[in-house]
Amino acid sequence: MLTPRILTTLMTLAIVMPGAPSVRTGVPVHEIEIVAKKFTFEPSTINVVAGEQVRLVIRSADTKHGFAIEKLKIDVDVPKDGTPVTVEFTAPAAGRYQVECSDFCGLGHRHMKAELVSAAPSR
Ligand SMILES: [Cu+2]
Repeated sequence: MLTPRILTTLMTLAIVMPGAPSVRTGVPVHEIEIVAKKFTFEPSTINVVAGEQVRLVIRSADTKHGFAIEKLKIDVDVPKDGTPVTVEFTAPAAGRYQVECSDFCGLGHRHMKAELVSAAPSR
């Protein structure tokens, strides 16, 4: 039995093709769609539960953006043409993790931020 703590320790990060099965087969995945556009991410708060397997499907509605969560070593390009980019990982320990655009997209770029909020699992 893997406790959330162990799952967090074993945190995996993978970039996979959209629609691909979980890296760890059989584990339910919490999939969340995110739209990047000048100069926001929608939703701007991404709610997950520590230890769960998360798949973010991110696409741009206008120009090229980046999607980065520095604390989780996630940084992907989000292409201009709207092609979705998928990031899969195990939700980290409870806390708040800043998300930011990592690819210069215009004058509002440095304000283009969101937040991943990881909640402690209820028992
Ligand atoms: Cu940007």
